[in-house]
Amino acid sequence: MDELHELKKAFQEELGTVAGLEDLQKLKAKFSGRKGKVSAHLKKISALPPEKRSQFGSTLNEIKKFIEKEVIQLEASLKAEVQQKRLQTEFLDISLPGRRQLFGREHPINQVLTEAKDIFISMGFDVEDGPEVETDYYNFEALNIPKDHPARDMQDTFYVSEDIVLRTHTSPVQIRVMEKRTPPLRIIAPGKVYRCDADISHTAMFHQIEGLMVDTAIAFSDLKGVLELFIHRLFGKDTPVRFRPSYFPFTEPSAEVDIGCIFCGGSGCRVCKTTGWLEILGAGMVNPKVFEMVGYKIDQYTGFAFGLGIERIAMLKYSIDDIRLFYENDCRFLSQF
Ligand code: 2NM
Repeated sequence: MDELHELKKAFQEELGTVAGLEDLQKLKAKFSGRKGKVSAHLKKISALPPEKRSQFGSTLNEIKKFIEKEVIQLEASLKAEVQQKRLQTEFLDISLPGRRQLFGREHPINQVLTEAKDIFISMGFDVEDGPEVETDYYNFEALNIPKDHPARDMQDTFYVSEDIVLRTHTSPVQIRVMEKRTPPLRIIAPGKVYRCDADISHTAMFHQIEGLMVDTAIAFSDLKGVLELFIHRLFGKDTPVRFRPSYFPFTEPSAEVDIGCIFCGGSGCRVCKTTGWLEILGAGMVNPKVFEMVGYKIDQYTGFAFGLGIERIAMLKYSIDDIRLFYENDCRFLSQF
């Protein structure tokens, strides 16, 4: 019986030193295995005097059950510990649904820019570009905008230095092309322009397309034909168009071009300020002073030019009431186009 007591004590002591599942397996084999200590004691029963066998046998059996119960309990708690560690270190849950891949797309301004460009390209216009940082000469002087003209106001123009500016329109591109080439000329100049202005309909940077056609007998009727066709392609062929007299230093005569309000159909609303018309373009016959500046003979050539703001067209096309939405990079907005 002392031996059995020792057996139980030895098991309890060794159980206290078990550090992991491997130790536990060894302990289990050592005590409960086929060649373990419990089995060894079981074999001794037949050598005992008959009257001692029963008590020895039942005590040994209790110890055997005790060992098995302790092993199972410790095994469960060690396994739980291992599982807990895995949950903490392997935080990848492969049962979670996948994250949807977001796809990029063309910015709405670039979409409208491309659409407008393609219409002019289909009419035979070449696409030209030039610097966004310009000289005072190309941005103003060559366009018949003298030093004291209000368009040069410090409030509108970003000055880099006394005679270097961020271009306020893409017209300087057309001047540079005219200096290099002789008519016939049929070009558009799309790109970024800069004006010191910021509210719900103005951003300091915006996009323009300007166009220019020069040849020996270009008339105002050619201007009307090209712009009407452009508008009908962009807004639909039933869109009403009207030309209103206006003034630009670089064109004479000049006009502003309106389309029938696409929101109220011309009956008058908040967007068209009850006029039934929306202004979308500026245009005119190139001022002879501009031709003189680039060395074109004014008795030989005539031409028309026009300019439009892409943001304004995109705002009308998609019913957007705040221009700043284009530049906040909010995917909830941008993914709608
Ligand atoms: C506009 C309106 C009218 C224009 C004129 C020229 C150039 F270079 F030929 F003189 N380029 N763009 C022009 C004419 C631009 O924007 C509202």
